[in-house]
Amino acid sequence: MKLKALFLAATLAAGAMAPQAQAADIQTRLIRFGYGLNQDSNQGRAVQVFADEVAKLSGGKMKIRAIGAAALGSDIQMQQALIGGAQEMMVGSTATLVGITPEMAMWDTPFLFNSGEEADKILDGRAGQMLMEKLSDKGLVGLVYWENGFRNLTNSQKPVTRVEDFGGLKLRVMQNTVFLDTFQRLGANAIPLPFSELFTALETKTVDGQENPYNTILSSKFYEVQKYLSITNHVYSPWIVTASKKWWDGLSADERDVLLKAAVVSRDFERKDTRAEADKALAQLKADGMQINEVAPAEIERMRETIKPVNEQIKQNVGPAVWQAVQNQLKAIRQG
Ligand code: TK8
Repeated sequence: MKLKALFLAATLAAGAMAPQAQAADIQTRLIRFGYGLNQDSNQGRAVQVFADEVAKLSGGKMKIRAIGAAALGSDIQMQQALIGGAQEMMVGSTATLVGITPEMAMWDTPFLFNSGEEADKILDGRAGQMLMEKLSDKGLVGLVYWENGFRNLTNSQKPVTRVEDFGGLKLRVMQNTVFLDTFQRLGANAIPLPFSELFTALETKTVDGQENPYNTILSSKFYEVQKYLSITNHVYSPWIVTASKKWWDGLSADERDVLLKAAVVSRDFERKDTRAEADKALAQLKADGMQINEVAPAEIERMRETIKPVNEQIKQNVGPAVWQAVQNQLKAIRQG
């Protein structure tokens, strides 16, 4: 009796929450959404927000099945599953898309952005949208960019305080030629590996170090296998939420609308959450036993100079139009 009343109340509440969903052209759908980090990470939390929002906006008809910790495969494996139509959605680094869409290398430009807010404007603006649209020829649909964040260096050998310290370090890099080139120029022995293999590679000393934002160093427990954290902020990495185009093309306009709206809600949540966590992460990593060093501005400048030629490769990847659009927009933002 009591249960039945509860059920009725819940049904009414669901109906009241999304009246338009009742009339809209929305079917019952199970959507597999894969991601690489742990459930207890900024990525996992935002996927949950997306899932809740999709359920709310679709009156419970569209159900996101969130699958984290790379259980559906690495970024690159999931991208292929999306292209083939075997998986519906995912979130991963734009850097892992460069093999498919070379223009995405734009976001791998070292020291491109000065702040997360600057990145938001470019990514959500014309340039970001231009690059997202490039995905559709390749069987993918880009929905929104999330913040992965500014990347910093960790390793098990020594504090990195100057360019010379990269020498001899075996560093895992993301699987893309820009990252490979960047760290080779700095003198490291750069080894491309999927993120899903990274913890084990660090633990077994297959590699000495890696680079990722504070949030990831924390949520992936890299502090358990890495002693030194050197603050370089050498590049800002976006994540991008994508869908299988094969699948997307079969959705109704209302269903797409639900996904796009929920994606924007998840994006706004994710950026706030990530920044709040990043602000506290250094203290936490220190408490977890990491030795942290800042890199002096003059040394950062030397790193910047050393890897400047990488920009030429990026320009070739992205083409002069995109490159110039980003530079112009940045200039406009910086002039206020
Ligand atoms: C997670 C990766 C990760 C990225 C990396 O799947 O590979 O280092 O920073 O966030 O996309």
